[in-house]
Amino acid sequence: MITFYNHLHAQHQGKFEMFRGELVPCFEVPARADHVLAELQRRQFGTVQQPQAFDDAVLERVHSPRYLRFLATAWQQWVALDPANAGKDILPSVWPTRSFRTDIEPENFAARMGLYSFDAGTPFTAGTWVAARAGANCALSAAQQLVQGKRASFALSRPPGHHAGADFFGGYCFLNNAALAAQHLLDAGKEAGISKVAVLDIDYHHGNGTQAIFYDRPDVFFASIHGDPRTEYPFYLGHADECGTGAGLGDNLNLPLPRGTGFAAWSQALDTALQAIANYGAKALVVSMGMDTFVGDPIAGFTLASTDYFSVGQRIAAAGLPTAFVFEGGYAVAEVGVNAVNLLEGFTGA
Ligand code: SP5
Ligand code: ZN
Repeated sequence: MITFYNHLHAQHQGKFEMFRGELVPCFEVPARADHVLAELQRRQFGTVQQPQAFDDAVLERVHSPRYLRFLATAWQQWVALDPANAGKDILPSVWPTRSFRTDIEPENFAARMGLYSFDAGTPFTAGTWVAARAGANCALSAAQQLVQGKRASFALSRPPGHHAGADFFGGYCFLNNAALAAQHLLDAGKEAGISKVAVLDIDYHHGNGTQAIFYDRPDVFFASIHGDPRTEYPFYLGHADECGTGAGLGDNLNLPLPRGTGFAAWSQALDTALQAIANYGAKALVVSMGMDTFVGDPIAGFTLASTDYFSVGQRIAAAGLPTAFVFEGGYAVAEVGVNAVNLLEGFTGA
């Protein structure tokens, strides 16, 4: 299996996120990807390559042009406000909630920052755009492998992507890498017979961005296993009664589980999701591979053990679909490499 990795991920290095009234050090750190890379190399798991470059037009298949323009220029606008800003990350502080207008893009920078975000836990830094753009190339390259007939691929990208919607960032995510991969499979895989794609999201947190992007679409099935949004981030989406809408009705499956859920119940939900994906008739699979289901994760609440991830990989492999793995969350930094490679090894049967 080829892994796509780009060192530019490290350019995204947030300092602090808002938590219970104070700024705490970011959980989503460059070392996460470094540990996965080191473990891939230690176990000689496949090959690691630089991603191909993809045109910006590909991003517009998932994200709105004004959102992409904002991301690409936010840092220079921030520093233009005050040269001293170059030493500080950007965090939003005002949001257009119900009854406000979102069609008019404000001139004020803070107002635009809020228009395009949904939490105060996702700092935008000097290198965020460069890192996110390179990460999207990793996910698109992983999808391209499947278009070319490969069985599997891995996008070792950060920042993660599944909380990012068509025109908003949050949850440490800016570009929705999994959604870009799924869309590229459809756009480039037509001749290869890839007419329907499934996204399986196994991150602890509901993939609200991916769900929203494909909610009314019949060509992408979204299935997610996650902490119950009644108590768990991102709170405002991910309930079991969200089944899709319009032409996409029936093509969204949420399997929320209570905080504290262990592998026995979690793996049953995985089998349910994989059965639904089989029933849907997906021709290819994108896995939003969050590793924050691990018992030792500092911000999540499931209790999977490191060895459980072999079985997770085996079960996904048994679906028999061309599969692109896209790295998402997972904040037990010292263990994230072993856990991620266990899953990939379980898939390949190594
Ligand atoms: C991709 C991904 O996994 N995003 C998750 C974003 C979660 N952000 C909210 C984190 C809340 C932090 N809670 C800290 C608990 C410290 N004991
Ligand atoms: Zn997560």
